[in-house]
Amino acid sequence: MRRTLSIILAVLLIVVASPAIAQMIVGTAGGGTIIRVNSGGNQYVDGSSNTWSADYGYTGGNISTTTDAISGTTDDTLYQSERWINGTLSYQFTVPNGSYTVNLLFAEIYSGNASVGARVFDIQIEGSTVLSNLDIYSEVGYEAALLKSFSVTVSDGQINIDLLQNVENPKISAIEIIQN
Ligand SMILES: [Ca+2]
Ligand SMILES: [Ca+2]
Repeated sequence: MRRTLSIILAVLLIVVASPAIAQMIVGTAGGGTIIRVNSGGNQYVDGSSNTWSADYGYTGGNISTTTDAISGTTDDTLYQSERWINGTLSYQFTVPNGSYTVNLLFAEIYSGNASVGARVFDIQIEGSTVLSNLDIYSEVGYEAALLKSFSVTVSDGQINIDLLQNVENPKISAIEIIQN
C-alpha cells in the first residue's frame, strides 16, 4: 500500500514538474479528445467556461496583439492575439486516430492589411487543402471574428494544420479540435 502511494506520488510530481504537460490542456467530452489553443496568447477561459491553452503546437512564427475590440464575438481575447509567419505556419498535435471537427479562428487585426486581397493564404489539414485563398478581410472586414470549420480524419496519431502563404503572411487567432 505504501509502495503504491509512493508510485502515485512520484507520477504526480512528474506531471506537475513537467512544463510541457502543464502547458497542454487536453480535455475530454464523452470520451473524445478536445484541444483548444489561444494562438499568440495566454491561457484563456471563454464565455462558455472552456479553457484555451496558451499557444503551443506550432513551428516557428511571430506574435501580434491588439487591445482593440473584435466584432462578431464575445471572446475578443482569443482574437486579440495571433501567430503569423513569413512562410508556412504549421501546427501539430498528438491525438488518437479518429474523426475530428477542426475550428480555426481568424481576425484581421493588422491595419496595414485592412483591404481586400492584402492577405491571402491556403489551409491544409492532414496534407489536404481544405480551403484555398482565404482572405479574412474580404469576408468579415477589419477587427472582426471569422470561424472556419472543417471535418477531418486522423490516421497517423498527429493532426497537422498548415497555413500556406499566397499574399503576405498567413496567421491564426485560435484553434479548436474536437473529436467526433
Ligand atoms: Ca489568440
Ligand atoms: Ca497527420
